[in-house]
Amino acid sequence: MIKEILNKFNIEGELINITENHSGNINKTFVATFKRKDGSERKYLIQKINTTVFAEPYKLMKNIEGVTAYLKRQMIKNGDTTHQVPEVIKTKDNKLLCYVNDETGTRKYYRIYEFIENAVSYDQSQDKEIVYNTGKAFGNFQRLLGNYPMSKLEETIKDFHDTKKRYDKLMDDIKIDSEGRVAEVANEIVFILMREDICSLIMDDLGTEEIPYRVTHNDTKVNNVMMNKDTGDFLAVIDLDTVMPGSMLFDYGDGIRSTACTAKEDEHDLSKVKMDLDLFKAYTDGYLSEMSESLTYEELSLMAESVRIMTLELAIRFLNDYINGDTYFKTDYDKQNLYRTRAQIALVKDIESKLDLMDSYIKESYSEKYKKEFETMPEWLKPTGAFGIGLHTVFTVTD
Ligand code: GN1
Ligand code: MG
Repeated sequence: MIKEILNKFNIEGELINITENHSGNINKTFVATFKRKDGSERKYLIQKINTTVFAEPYKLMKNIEGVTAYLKRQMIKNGDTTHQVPEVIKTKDNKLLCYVNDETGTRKYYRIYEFIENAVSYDQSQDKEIVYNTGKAFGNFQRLLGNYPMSKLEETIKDFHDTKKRYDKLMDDIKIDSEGRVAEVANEIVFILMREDICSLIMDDLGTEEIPYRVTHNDTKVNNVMMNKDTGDFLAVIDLDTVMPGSMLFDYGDGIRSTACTAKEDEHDLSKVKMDLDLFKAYTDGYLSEMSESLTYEELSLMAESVRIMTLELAIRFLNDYINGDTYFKTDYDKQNLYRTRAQIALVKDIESKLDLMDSYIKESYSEKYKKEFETMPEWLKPTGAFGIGLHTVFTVTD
């Protein structure tokens, strides 16, 4: 089957090896190695698109084509030769996707990317430089797309980060209890119920001047940044399936959730699940080094809260999938979605105990970048030194 698919694409050489790559919770991914006539080898990433999640794969590919071409133009304009974008390989008939029918006669869609060489990605990292560069990579992505015509973007998953709609859907599915799993998760449900009020905080103002729509990535996991193996700098932001208009708070909040947590997403030992403040600071500094100039005060004031909201949202999504019989996220073992829920809930608890510190640091780090403008800042945003350690004394990064 895979050979039949590869044959439809514009790839030079002979297939010598193919392996499955298990990262990612949604699409299925393979790496194929080809040998060219001159003896050199080239690798490609083949992805089977999960059409339960992405119902309209051509729309998704159109977004990716538009955004990567634009990013490339921006990089050329800025003389940036160190960063890259994922390159889509077209089919022999010049399409961005191909499809084949599976044994049941259902149409399955595949796409191919050039493999990004000399790069590495991390599912987790405690290294502050890597974390700083992850924040910087997503900040840079957002900054470069600052003037991208948003009307060109298709909504690949409707209401993707509408936390309140996610909450309402969970409540509906609890009533249906299709798998009889609700009784087992009463504690988790109560935890979420008690936080209904924060679910609308971002969405209520999205689209206003205070929280403007921006082109956002919407899946800012640490492993969605490829790092340069030699320099440690970021090389490319990948996994652009969910690029859509959204709030920078979605990307920042989810980025910290994924990058500054001390444990795996499905950690069973909940005492290990914490928000590491040094990693949080590193990511925040990296992100703000790219984005501080264009942020509004409202966005700044919700950044710490967005970490809590995005983590709660993922707890809601994992729990909803568990209750519905694990139909959305790939699972490797029984009850994985329940363990994922519990780990996200533990992380929300820890974030709640650190919210004030996080909020102070964000403002300090931002103010540092705008030293000369203290006078014009609203009172509440002026640096208070509440973090008590002076900015950048614990962790310093040079750009
Ligand atoms: C999914 O496929 P992956 O791992 O990049 C999910 C994200 C979740 C993430 C949690 C389209 O991302 O929203 O945050 O799992 N992607 C989609 O690990 O739902
Ligand atoms: Mg993804």
